[in-house]
Amino acid sequence: MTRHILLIGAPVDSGKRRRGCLMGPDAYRTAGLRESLTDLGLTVTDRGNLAPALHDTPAPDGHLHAWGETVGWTRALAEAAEAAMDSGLPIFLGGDHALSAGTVAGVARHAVRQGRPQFVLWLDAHSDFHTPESTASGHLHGTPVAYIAGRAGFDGFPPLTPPVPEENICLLGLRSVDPAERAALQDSRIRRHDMREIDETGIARPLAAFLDTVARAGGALHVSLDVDFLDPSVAPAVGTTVPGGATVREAHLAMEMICDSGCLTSLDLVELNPFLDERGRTASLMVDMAASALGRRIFDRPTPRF
Ligand code: B3U
Ligand code: MN
Ligand code: MN
Repeated sequence: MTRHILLIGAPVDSGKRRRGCLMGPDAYRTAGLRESLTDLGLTVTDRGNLAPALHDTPAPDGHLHAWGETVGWTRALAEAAEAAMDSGLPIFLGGDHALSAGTVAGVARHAVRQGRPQFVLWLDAHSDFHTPESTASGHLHGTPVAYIAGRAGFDGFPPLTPPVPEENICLLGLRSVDPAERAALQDSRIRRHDMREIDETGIARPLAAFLDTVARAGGALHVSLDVDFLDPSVAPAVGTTVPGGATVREAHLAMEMICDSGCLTSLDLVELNPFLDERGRTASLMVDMAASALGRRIFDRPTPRF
């Protein structure tokens, strides 16, 4: 891994009503993200925090929370992400998961310019596959997968040209999927692996299959890591805890396999709410995850094959 790392703060807090994710970027800095990466021999530039673009787009429906602000963030993040891809491997420090609409839009535009297929690995308890029409909560952090896959209803959001093909999206860690999301996922070609499958086969098997597809296609791989992918007993600093999540060991293995694939081109760290943390333990664990994804290991060994 010889690429230069860019830290880009995205203090997005508009994707749901409970506040606090805006403190995420500084929590990662305080937990020593830059130092953990420089210890691996990587060069790191911290670009500071972004701000949303001007946002006056009216919401298509009154129950949608903070529509205009999220549109503004999506526009700003898409531009910043596309530009960052020319200078290194960006790590987007969230911020709630609404930010990934912007980061994926941006990196996908860059991949189109390079003539490379874009792949997305979504590590999350939730599928985030609501459309603005189907979401009951009105929380846009529950919608970015629908946006990046090109589902309708995202008025004012920047167009994805083209959307990420469904078969290039892999959801891993699922254990909270609403009925409308489930119906739409079952009608789609999105790859989806729930916790039952992880319990049955281990996490390595579905992940190795996806990474193999990305590598064979010479794809660019964006990984979006939601804190709630991890079990709340080890990662409590998140507003939407769901029991039965990935263990520290499963999550580290996932990160190490992602690193070994050589495919990783961009990374989101999302949904950390430092207001809910216990003495910084979730922020520190997420920093450890990023370090594993970028080359930290105990001993080198080949990644498992299935
Ligand atoms: N599916 C629910 C809950 C949710 C989605 N993403 C998060 N929570 N983090 C919703 O509100 O859309
Ligand atoms: Mn999420
Ligand atoms: Mn989630």
